[in-house]
Amino acid sequence: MGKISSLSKSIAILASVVMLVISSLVFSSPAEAKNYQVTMGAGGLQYNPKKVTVQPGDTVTFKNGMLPPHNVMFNPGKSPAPKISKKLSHTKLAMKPGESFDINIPDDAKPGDYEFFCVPHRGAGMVGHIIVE
Ligand SMILES: [Cu+2]
Repeated sequence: MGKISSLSKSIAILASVVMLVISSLVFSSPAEAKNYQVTMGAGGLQYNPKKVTVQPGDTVTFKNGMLPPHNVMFNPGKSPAPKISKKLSHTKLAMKPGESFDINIPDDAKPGDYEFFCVPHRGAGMVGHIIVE
């Protein structure tokens, strides 16, 4: 074993490590999941924005703004998939200022307009929409 062959061996190992890193960077992120933010209570008893357009796999973070408590209840009657509406709902009230929770859009979410509302403030018109594409 001369110096040259051990050098070429370590170059070969280095090259394969580099290739592995590059291929993991290229292939690990197909259709990157996005995160959207909705403020609960902004300029009154409303969601801001009132409408979010997402893809399956995305996440929507709902954060308390003004006038808590708030929550997110999906209306199965105004949904392309009532079962998914039920699953998406976050009925626990966010009480504290700045408190937040995430709602994950499942990979099998049927495309369409999912309407939701805030249980304490539905009568005040606190209604929003997630549009799944
Ligand atoms: Cu509310």
